[in-house]
Amino acid sequence: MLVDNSLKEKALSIGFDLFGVSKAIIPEKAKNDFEEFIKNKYYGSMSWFPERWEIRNNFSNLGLEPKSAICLGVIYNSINHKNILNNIKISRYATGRDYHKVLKDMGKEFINFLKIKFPSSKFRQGVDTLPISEKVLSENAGLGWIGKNTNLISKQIGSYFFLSVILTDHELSVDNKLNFDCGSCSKCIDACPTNALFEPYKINASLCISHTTIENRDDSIPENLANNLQGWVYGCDICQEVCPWNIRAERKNIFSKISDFEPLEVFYSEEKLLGLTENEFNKITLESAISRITYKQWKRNLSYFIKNEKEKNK
Ligand code: B12
Ligand code: SF4
Ligand code: SF4
Repeated sequence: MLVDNSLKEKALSIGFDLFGVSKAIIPEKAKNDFEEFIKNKYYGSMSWFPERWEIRNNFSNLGLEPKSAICLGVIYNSINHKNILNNIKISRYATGRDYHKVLKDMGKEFINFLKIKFPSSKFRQGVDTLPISEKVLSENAGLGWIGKNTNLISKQIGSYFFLSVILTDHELSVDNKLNFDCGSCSKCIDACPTNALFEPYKINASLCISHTTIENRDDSIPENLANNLQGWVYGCDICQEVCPWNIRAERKNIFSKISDFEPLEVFYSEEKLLGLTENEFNKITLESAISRITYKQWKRNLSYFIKNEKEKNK
């Protein structure tokens, strides 16, 4: 099949940093990994996983018979992140505008272009929202490789990027999978404070700080995790911060071009973050990914931060 470069050119012109196409199928090995994840309840508080993600086995439940997956990546790491000097740590991905909204807007523009090009085809975009593995499809599309920290890493831009997948019933020419892996490196596994990366390429999400601070909605956090939050109150970037591919990308000045991902002013001030009232929290976070947690969760996370800081300074 003839390679059509106009799709990649259009995606890059909209602001996507990575583009690739894979067949809309999931390999057997990935299926086994997913079954293990469900069987061992590694999904923790994300109880929607076993039910909703059942349909992962059957793409036809998604309202179209997808043949191809158009995989797109956008860098979120801002050059200004290094100016956030707080002890309170918030993951890079969440300090700007909500990525679901940003990527959906960009995706809409791309789909409009695709519809003109292929008028009789159907398209369906996901940003987290479709019960598919964006990482596996994007790995197959040559965007990068899934690292031992379970994130998709690109040789060119590291792993601080979001993914969005557009499924289509149009048969497109596919890209080659990258033949690459992490080699002997294990920096992410060594650095993970909660042992969530219990084996290379495998995560027990219920132990991950990202899950603990965002997905866990209980009033309290289990003690073994609460003592190991390392200052994180929303998400966790540790296993990416130590990754040589991200250190390299930052050294090469590779940062987001999307102004929506610039950190909001409030995130530069620890004092402001500690003093946010419920109204202020709701107003500030309305447009950000942080709206995924409630004010109650925010206060809970802050209370562990304050407790751990006191212990540290004893
Ligand atoms: C649930 C989820 C989480 C969970 C679990 C994390 C994980 N590693 O899976 C928690 C809450 C912990 C989490 C944390 C984070 N997440 Co998250 N998360 C997701 C989400 C919604 C689903 C991922 C998932 O299904 N995980 C379960 C594992 C087992 O599945 P998997 O890794 O995708 O795929 C494996 C298997 O499931 C299997 N498989 C895949 N597909 C199928 C299909 C079938 C039929 C079967 C049987 C099997 C199978 O093969 C894979 C290889 O082993 C995706 C979006 C999406 N829809 O893909 C974002 C996503 C993976 N997250 C993302 C991000 C940015 C993060 C954080 C960095 C945020 C932060 N700073 O706090 C951290 C990173 C933590 C880490 N080390 O992974 C990005 C990753 C981008 C990238 N470059 O890789 C994604 C892609 C969101 C996005 N749209 O950009 N996340
Ligand atoms: S995000 Fe943090 S807690 Fe989760 S696996 Fe990475 S280092 Fe471990
Ligand atoms: S830190 Fe090393 S082992 Fe972990 S994902 Fe990066 S390259 Fe792979």
